[in-house]
Amino acid sequence: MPQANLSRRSFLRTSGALGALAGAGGAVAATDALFGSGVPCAHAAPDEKTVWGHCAINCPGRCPLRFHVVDDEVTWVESYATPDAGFEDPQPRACLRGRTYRRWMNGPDRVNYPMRRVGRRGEGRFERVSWDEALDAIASELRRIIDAYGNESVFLTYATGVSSTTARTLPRLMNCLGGYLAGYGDYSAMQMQRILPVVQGMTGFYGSTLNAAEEAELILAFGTSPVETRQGGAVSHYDWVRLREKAGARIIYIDPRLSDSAMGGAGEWLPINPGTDAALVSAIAHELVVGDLIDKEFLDAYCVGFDEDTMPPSARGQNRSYRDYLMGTGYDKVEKTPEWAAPITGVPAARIRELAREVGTAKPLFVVQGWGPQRRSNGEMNCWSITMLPLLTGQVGLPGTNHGGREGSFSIGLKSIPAGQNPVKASIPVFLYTDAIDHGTEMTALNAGVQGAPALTQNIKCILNYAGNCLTNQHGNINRAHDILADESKCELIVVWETAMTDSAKYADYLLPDLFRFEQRSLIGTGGDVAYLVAGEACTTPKFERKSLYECLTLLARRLGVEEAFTEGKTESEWIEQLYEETRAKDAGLPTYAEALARGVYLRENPRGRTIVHEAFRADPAANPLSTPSGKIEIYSETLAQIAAAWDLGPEDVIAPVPVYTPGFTETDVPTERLPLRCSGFHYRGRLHSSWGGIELLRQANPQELWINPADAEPRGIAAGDRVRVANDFGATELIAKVTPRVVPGTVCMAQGAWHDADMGGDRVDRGGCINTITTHRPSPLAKGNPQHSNICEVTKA
Ligand SMILES: Nc1nc2c(c(=O)[nH]1)N[C@H]1C(S)=C(S)[C@@H](COP(=O)(O)OP(=O)(O)OC[C@H]3O[C@@H](n4cnc5c(=O)[nH]c(N)nc54)[C@H](O)[C@@H]3O)O[C@H]1N2
Ligand SMILES: Nc1nc2c(c(=O)[nH]1)N[C@H]1C(S)=C(S)[C@@H](COP(=O)(O)OP(=O)(O)OC[C@H]3O[C@@H](n4cnc5c(=O)[nH]c(N)nc54)[C@H](O)[C@@H]3O)O[C@H]1N2
Ligand code: SF4
Ligand SMILES: [Mo]
Repeated sequence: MPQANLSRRSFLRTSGALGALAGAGGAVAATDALFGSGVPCAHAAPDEKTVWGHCAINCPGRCPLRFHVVDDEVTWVESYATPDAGFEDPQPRACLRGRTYRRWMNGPDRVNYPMRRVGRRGEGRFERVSWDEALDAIASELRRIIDAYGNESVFLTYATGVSSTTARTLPRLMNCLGGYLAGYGDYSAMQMQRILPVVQGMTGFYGSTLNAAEEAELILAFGTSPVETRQGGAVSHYDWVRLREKAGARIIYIDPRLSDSAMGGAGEWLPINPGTDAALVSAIAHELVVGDLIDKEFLDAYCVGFDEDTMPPSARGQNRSYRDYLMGTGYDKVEKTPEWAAPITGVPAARIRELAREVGTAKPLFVVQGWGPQRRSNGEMNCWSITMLPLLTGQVGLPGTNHGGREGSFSIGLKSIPAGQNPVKASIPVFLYTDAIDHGTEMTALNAGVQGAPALTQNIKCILNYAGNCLTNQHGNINRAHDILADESKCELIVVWETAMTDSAKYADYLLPDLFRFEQRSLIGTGGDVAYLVAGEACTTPKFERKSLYECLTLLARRLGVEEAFTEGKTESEWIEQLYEETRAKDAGLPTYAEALARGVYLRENPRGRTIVHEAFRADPAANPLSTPSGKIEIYSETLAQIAAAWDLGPEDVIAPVPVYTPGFTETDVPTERLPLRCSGFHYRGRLHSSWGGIELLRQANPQELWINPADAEPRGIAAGDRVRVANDFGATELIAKVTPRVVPGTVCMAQGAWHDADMGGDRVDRGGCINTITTHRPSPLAKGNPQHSNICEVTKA
């Protein structure tokens, strides 16, 4: 096939790509390049048309998808592909999930008609109704609830199934109607998001781009698996693979399990007990101090609170510094020796000493973490601690370094549809919505992290859930969530917009059939070291009675008398064009809207090459102070000390002013005789959370398994492939055992997101291997975030 031999380089030349191409001896550096329909398709049959769309799921990939369509039906799905790049090509290609969309689009779980619940909430019995019937009823119920309880009683759940420039239309509609109770934060990185800006300033949440690590001598990767969680696209999976190929650095993966990222590449697995990174770091830090391997000059000039020399006046002379914590003269009067940390972490003391020597001498040192270490009951302290290693060694703001948090990325800042002003000032940590249904009026700023108001004045009475499975499947403690949601006297109206009959959808009073974003015009941008955007068209006309969210909300707005305010007279396509043009007005390098639509995919290299976090601060701290109270990096935080003193905290709700090791909650993190194992979750390559969880082909390729070490399996009589039951005080779930040394003894691992499958009117035992049957709803102390990787359990043969 002649097209297959067309190199991307020649395509760029012949297709008149935007931007400069500087070529020398075959090495081509493109800063801008347009792809898309201009790329001839090697496989298209004569009667096919091909249409670009994008995956809209909450995966950083947001990959281009190319739909092959015959007679208004999708025949197959492929992705971006250049056969012979001829230079380093970021390849924003869809993973196998994206390529199986056809099975979801046309599958038996797809929601095709508006439906009204006829059974009990959660039972999943519905009757088909017309759009008019559904929207009339929703409009009148919503009006009744707002009139009776106020706008603060309407909550929009955390829901991540759709990303696009026009995804956030539901908040816009609610703001036209007087507002809603917002949830702040997310389920992804709440603990890190809350604490890092406090101690490192707002620039501190995302760190250096991964290409910065190419210059490092040692890379420490705590709780991250880019090969699994950054799949497809030109995002950090690609960056990570390239880094592994290029970097001369050693990479050490610190994780309770030997992840796919640590497998098969140049890297070393340092097994650790989950939730104990802070203990490991404390002991390494102790050895750095003892071995005189710390960069005291850096600590004095750029940080507050390492030792007495830089303590803020309020805490001076009280043995409250980090050094005091380490040496046993402070916080808990325990010296953080390797011998102290070894039984906690499972890492031998000798290995900790060796690691300290490596950390103290490697320059540059690149420390990065995923969000695994922070999605825990001690998540804030655990993830903050990890950032101590680059600070103690002065490895921040320089080439080849990071600040110890998650890597950064480069993207084209596309504008989103404006949500408008929310007249309701109160907001809650997004994970606490079941509490706010059950006892919202007892929730305050001091006991539940309510923001914008001292307390809630109303319980949640209405839930609008667009593209999310967080009512049950993805929320903590499903059995408890069920009891709260099933009680119709508490939450009086639940509306769900879905493309699949999920566990959460079964709780809907009205279930509305949505179009995928590739079944309508849609625009999205993402990136890693390279940024790209995808402009997609509808691959087919809408099938059955599916409607786009925008059309549905326009009809609802009409019934509620706010259509003009909601639409401003514009169709969704007109909004997309306006948002694009507004973006382009500030970024002249972008192609015209017509070009973007015609071509589908647009890529841009980071003009800065790489981003190094805190670079300006390091170069000139006086001219570029951080947005912390001191303007410096805070190792002792007065803000945290004040919060800890003012808030109503439980006994294990540790918010310390220095990053300390704390075991977490007794009920989720401290194994007992009855519940002797930890169960740590992770994000699975076979699904995106629960998305694709119903696709049989993917389930076969990616079975839902419980990883269990032979040392734990044997005494329980468990062999590989046995069906096992994982149970604790919150519930029980069943799945297949994977007996493997890839997980530390004493801990089992379970991928999150499998479809919950229990008889909620009967024994409530989940047969789907859904980890949230055994998770808690109790939030972490500071962020009030989801500690869903923190669990204790017992495992038996089912
Ligand atoms: N394939 C796939 N990709 C995804 C997703 C998905 O569901 N599937 N979800 C997407 C979303 S929304 C998000 S937020 C991200 C999530 O990205 P992350 O939060 O980074 O992913 P996790 O798998 O939860 O955790 C990363 C690693 O941390 C390990 N870990 C767990 N607890 C600890 C601990 O206490 N200490 C240490 N050192 N390691 C620990 C886990 O074993 C895992 O290997 O992924 C995104 N990408
Ligand atoms: N135990 C445990 N629980 C977790 C996590 C964990 O690590 N452990 N991770 C948490 C994290 S980080 C996150 S981000 C959340 C994610 O939780 P959710 O946001 O609930 O993510 P998904 O399960 O992917 O659900 C997305 C839903 O959107 C639907 N959908 C997909 N495309 C469309 C569309 O075009 N239109 C509509 N209307 N619907 C669509 C899918 O069918 C799916 O039901 O889960 C959290 N839950
Ligand atoms: S799930 Fe992620 S990697 Fe796969 S196609 Fe969608 S955006 Fe790309
Ligand atoms: Mo997430």
